[in-house]
Amino acid sequence: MAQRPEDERFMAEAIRLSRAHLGLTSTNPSVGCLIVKDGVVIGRGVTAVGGRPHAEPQALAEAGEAARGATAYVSLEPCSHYGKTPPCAEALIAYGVARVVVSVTDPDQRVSGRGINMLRDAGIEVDTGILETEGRRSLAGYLMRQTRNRPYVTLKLAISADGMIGKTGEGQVRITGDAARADVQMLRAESDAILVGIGTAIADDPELTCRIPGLEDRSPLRIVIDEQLQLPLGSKLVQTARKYPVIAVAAHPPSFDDNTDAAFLGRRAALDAAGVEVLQSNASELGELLEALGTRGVSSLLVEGGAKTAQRFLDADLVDRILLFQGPADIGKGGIESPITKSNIPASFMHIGRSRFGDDLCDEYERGF
Ligand code: AOF
Ligand code: ZN
Repeated sequence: MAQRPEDERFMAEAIRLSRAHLGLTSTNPSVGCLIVKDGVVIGRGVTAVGGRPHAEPQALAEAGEAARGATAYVSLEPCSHYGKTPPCAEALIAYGVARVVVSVTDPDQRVSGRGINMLRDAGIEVDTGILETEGRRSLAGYLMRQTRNRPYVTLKLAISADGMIGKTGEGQVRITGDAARADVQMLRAESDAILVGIGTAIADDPELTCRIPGLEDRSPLRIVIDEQLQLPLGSKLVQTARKYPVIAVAAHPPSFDDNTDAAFLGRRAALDAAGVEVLQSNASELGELLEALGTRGVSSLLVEGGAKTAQRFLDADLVDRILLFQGPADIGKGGIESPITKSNIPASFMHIGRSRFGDDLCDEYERGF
């Protein structure tokens, strides 16, 4: 059957609901599900924190008997496999749902179309691809990790009106206002991990946590590219490492001679004792690092700078989305130039939206798949 006029509205709501647990469901996608009857929402579910239960059984339980003959809207194809929970397609069948509307089909090899077939075989009407672009955006981390075993990378930069990201020797410079900063805190909450280079870690002494009251626990895994392990033991990152995990990505020791090696090993032991995990990866190979992060379950990574790190990710073609915040003031003399401004966004990116936060603007660019 064809799509109905209300389908996009309810799917938009299911996708909005799914966003509530972004960054909280581990390797499982955060999926949203609505059960709708006679135009009224009678059940809603979002994949639980930690990844289980899935969205559908929760929405069905809320709807109860009334789910019979209703329509289910799901941002991802219902699963067909016996994993840690029974198949959601089976639950939809058991509750007697008449129609299932899906945004994105599931690339998980255990599912991949089987969920939809199970429903159809049971006589349920299924429509797919509703608001698929929006659905794919909400599942971007999951889809990237499933298909390429690496996290989806968002590069976030805040630039001044004259295209600078900071001022030499001045640590953190205020470029955007409170509303834009609050949005960045939310981005952190939605991300599995956040990454900066050692230059920024030293110059800015950032905390990289989510400080929205009540959402502190949604702080992402904090990663510093720190080839020679220069992260100061007194830095906020190290000082808070026992509460919110920190990984320092060091180079492999063979790149050092024997003397530096001993000093390096000393710094490694000190960081280790302070609760920082030292990951030795070939840091010049960012792809290798991202694969290691994918393997340990990181699906979304927010790169927050500085200029050198941003440039390295761009050069390696490992940026999937750019969020370019721009404040109204100039920095002028002594400014550190941003590797990217509105006028030199790589051609492979498409401008997909602009938001305003007080006096600041945020332009969003997405790389074509
Ligand atoms: C759904 N609804 O809300 C989610 C789904 O380890 P398991 O058993 O939980 O299975 C994980 C897989 O389940 C995951 O890779 C994806 O295919 C699907 N996630 N499916 O029907 C949900 N989160
Ligand atoms: Zn499921």
